[in-house]
This record gives sequence, structure tokens and C-alpha cells, in this order.
Amino acid sequence: MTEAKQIVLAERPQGMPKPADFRVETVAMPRAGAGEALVRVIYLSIDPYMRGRISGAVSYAKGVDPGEAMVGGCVGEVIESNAAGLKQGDFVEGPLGWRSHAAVSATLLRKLDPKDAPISTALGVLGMPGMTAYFALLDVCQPRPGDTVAISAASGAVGQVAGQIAKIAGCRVVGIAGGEKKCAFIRELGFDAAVDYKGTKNLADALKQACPNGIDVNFENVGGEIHDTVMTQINLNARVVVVGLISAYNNLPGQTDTGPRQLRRLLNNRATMRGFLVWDYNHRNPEARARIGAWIKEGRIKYREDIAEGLERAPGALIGVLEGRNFGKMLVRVSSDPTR
Ligand code: NAP
Ligand code: FER
Repeated sequence: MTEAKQIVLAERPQGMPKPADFRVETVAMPRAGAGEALVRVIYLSIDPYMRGRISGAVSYAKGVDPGEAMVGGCVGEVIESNAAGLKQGDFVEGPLGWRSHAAVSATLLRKLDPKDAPISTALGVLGMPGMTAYFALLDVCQPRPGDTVAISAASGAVGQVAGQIAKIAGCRVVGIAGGEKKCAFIRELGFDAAVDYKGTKNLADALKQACPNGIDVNFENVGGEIHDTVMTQINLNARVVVVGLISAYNNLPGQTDTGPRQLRRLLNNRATMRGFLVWDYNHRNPEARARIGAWIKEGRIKYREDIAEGLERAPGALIGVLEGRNFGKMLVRVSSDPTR
């Protein structure tokens, strides 16, 4: 093979991205330089943060400019290595981008053992979203047995794991999700109640019914109206972790975020609200991976993946995540998985 494929940002999206904001390019097959490995990408992770990376807004991480290949976490197979500790046939996880093949420094790659878990889970339940669920819930929110935990985008990559960890912690867990199928799924996972925010006329009433004793922990993935509604029902000493605000990711430049509007409730209840970034916990990922891995083996954590076929489906998959069309952790299968 002498050619590889990549997807580049064609234009900065205005509001919801469109397929035409992206372009497939054919490039020369990269070669592994000194200390590098050439990887055939098998799975590409599609994550909401990618919307921020293409927005042009200033952030701690460099964004993607038009003409540049999209960034993203991947799992793949080493096909050529010039790095000690990696050989042809090894499976790895790392930031390879929206590409069929990539040559990167071995220091960016984490070797996977397919006997431990399906390799795709390195992007989901045992990857960045799983780490997010674990640390945002256990570290930031300090859940206690009997606490009521509310989780938005509850059927998604982060939400489904956060809810199951909260159950293990002995909490009453209430998920908010769009549609009856997603709600049925989280009930199957063991959530105590599920609120379909799209199917209910009065979200506050539905939430009140699901949380008769109020809300002690708000695991916030969405923002906007869902956030405001949850905040009107928080209890004394509630903990609110702001993990994501996906309802605002397509805001136009200059459009102000909807801020916290229920500050009186926060004040009266001496509640705390904290922002969260998963990358602050990189040094503790092994701990989270070991514990989540053990819970999976014990059957206490289950996970659902949503896999689109082919690199050219990646733009549609990202748009789908931003429109709520994914059902579980969104992945793109870029090439065949020899371990399945
Ligand atoms: P996901 O939940 O698998 O997929 C996104 C889901 O968000 C959609 O399926 C949809 O579910 C919901 N959604 C989309 N647009 C919405 C809207 N306008 N209003 C309400 N819900 C909407 O994605 P994920 O990877 O697990 O991420 C979940 C959240 O965590 C995101 O906000 C993400 O940015 C955040 N996150 C943060 C960090 C961090 O370090 N801070 C790390 C990872 C993820 P419904 O059909 O149920 O609406
Ligand atoms: C995410 C949303 C936002 C996320 C990271 C961010 C890792 C960071 C945003 C920023 O720095 O502006 O889902 O996931």
C-alpha cells in the first residue's frame, strides 16, 4: 500500500457542522521515523470535544485549522516500528487523528493486551470517557450511599459508566436521556429511574417524581434547560460537577453561554459546583482502568458501543453525536478488527 486517507477540516462550521465542512484526502503512506511506529487505524473515537477543537475558539489545546487533519483518539495495529518496546502486530491506543494510517512517536502510544478487554474499549469504558465518569463522580462528587445522583446524557459514553459507578457506590441513580429506547437501556443497566426529556411535557415534574428526596449530586453533561431544571431540585451540600455542556457546543461565536441561573438554590444549600477536565487525571488513569476493568469482569459494569463503518463516515458520526443520534459510545471502524 502506498497511499493513506485522512479527513481534514474544510471549513469552520457555523452552528451545527455539515458534511461539507470536512473533506477526505488521499496522501502518501507515512513512514515510521526514528522512535516512531506506523499504525493502521482500526477504531476512531468520536467525541463531543471535537466540536470545540474546530470552533476557532481559544482553549488550552491547539485547535484544528481549515486544511488540517482532524484530531482524535484511535486504536490500531502497529505495521512498522522503529521504537523499542513496540513491534509489528502490537495493538495500541493513541492520538492518531481521523486517518487510515499514522506514524507517531511511540511515547504517545499505549500498548493494549486484547486478552484484557476488547481493544475498542480503550476508547470508551476503559478510555477517556470511562476515566471521565470515574474521576468526575468519585473524586469530585464524593458520592455517599443513599445519595440521589442525577446524570444527563445518561445513555452516552460517559453517562452510562458514571451511572453504573454511582450504583456501585450505593446511590439512587436517575438518568436523563433523549427517547424511550435510551431510557429503557439505562434502566437495564440498573439505573433506578430514567427521565425522557424529549418525551415529557414537564421535565421538572418528571424529575421530581424520579427524585422524591431531591438531588445530592448533579453529574452535568448537557447544560442549558436540563441543567437549570436539575439545579432547582438540589439538596443541602449538593455537589455539582460540570463535565460537559453539549447543548451549547454549536453556539455561534459571541453567543453567550447560558450561565448557572439557580444560584439562590446553590447559596441556600451551600452546594458546590466544579468544572472538570479528564486530562488533569492522566497520572491516575491506571487506578481507574484497574477498577473499571475489574467491575466489567465481575459483570457490574456493562457498556454499549455504536459503531459506524468506514473513515468517510466520521463527519456524519460527529454530527450524529451533536444531534443525539448515537446510542452509546460512538466509534468509527476504519479497518477490520482482527481480534473480533
Ligand atoms: P455521548 O453522551 O455518548 O453523546 C452525546 C449525547 O449528548 C447525545 O447522544 C445526546 O444524548 C446528548 N445531547 C446532544 N445534544 C444535546 C442537546 N442539545 N441537549 C441535550 N442532550 C444532548 O457523549 P460523551 O462522550 O459521553 O460526552 C458526554 C458529555 O461529557 C459531553 O458534554 C462531553 O463534552 C463531556 N465530556 C467531558 C469531558 C471532560 O473532561 N470535561 C470528557 C469527556 C466528555 P440524548 O439523546 O440523551 O440527548
Ligand atoms: C469535552 C468538552 C470540553 C472535553 C474537553 C473539553 C475531554 C475542553 C474544552 C476546552 O478546553 O475548551 O468533552 O473532553
